[in-house]
Amino acid sequence: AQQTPTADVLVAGKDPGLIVRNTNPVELETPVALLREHRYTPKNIMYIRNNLGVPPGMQLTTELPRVEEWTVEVVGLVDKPLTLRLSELKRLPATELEMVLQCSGNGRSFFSKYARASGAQWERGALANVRWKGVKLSAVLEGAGVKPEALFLTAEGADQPANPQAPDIERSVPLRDVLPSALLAYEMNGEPLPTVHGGPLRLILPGYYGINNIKWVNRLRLEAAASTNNTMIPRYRVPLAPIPVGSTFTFTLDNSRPNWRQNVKAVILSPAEGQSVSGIIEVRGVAWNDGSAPITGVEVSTNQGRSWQSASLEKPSSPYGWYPWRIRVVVATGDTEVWARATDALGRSQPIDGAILWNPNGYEWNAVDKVKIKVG
Ligand code: MSS
Repeated sequence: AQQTPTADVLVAGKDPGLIVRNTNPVELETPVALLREHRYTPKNIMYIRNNLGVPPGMQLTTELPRVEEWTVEVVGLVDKPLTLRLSELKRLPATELEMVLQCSGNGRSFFSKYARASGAQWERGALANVRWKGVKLSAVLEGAGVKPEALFLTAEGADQPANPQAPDIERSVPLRDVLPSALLAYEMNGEPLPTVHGGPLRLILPGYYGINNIKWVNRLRLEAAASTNNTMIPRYRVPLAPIPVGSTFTFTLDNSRPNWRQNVKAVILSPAEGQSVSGIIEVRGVAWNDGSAPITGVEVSTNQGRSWQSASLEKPSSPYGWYPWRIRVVVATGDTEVWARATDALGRSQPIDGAILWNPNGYEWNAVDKVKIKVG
């Protein structure tokens, strides 16, 4: 049997400790033991989800791509279509913000308790918290003069198609909802944006699931309707109402919605699944939502949800960053579980049983996080 290459071999500059979920296209997960070490996730351990390959001529690396110039077009329902050079964008006023980037499929493997959902079997670590710097999309669009009929923004990426027939990656989002915070980003964590994370230019939509944050963005379309490209339907959508576990589902525009705004969620980063601990432990993790309301609490249970204790929370520097939390708890000897759930100011929280979230592609998992540990 052929051995799976390690993450550092697949992508230059990545930590060999990343979990390889897929080699082509590359999908790498960050283990919780690495994730918990940093307030802002460094590029060498940040997860990767690619649907296709990096754009023609680029390398799978955390270095900056060697491209002479990058341009992004603004077309569609605008008074004046634009072609903007990256060098021009960099001369406009810049904004920097902290934001959780999470794959819509993060936590997918937890659905398998009910029925396996298809796709990379991510656990907790298709997740990062990074600082993005770039120009506000609203400032760029002002120059183009967006017509009132433009309700959707569709972003195209310059990905290498898997085969010439395959549709390109493109993703639509509701324009008015994203406009206040959207960025065209050219820096991550204070450095030029790494190639594998979308450098030299990426659309950043704070609060939205990973897929909407189009890497290597080279065209923005302002249109009256959302794209019906396969990245919009049937992929990256969830049913509007719960469906039976394990059932098949035919996605239509009416019975489903795209993975847009992120669900409220807490994950436990310590202890790790299967870890052996002694009677009193510190439980640590992070919590976040779509940024539309603050996280108000994270609660932890060591008795299968019979009682909950409040963890202490740290605030992020933007509504879209993660809230680190921690609490010391006493755990009963033997095989036991630690649970965690977050609540936000809109009263949104996490279901105890993930069955009601079940969907064929395993998107938007946000059931109460449950970690099995051994207490000696
Ligand atoms: N972009 C592009 N251009 N392409 C691709 O493939 N993917 C998605 C995003 N963007 C893509 C893009 C996804 S899907 C995700 S998650 C993200 O990205 C990731 O990122 P990183 O940087 O980490 O790799 Mo799921 O929802």
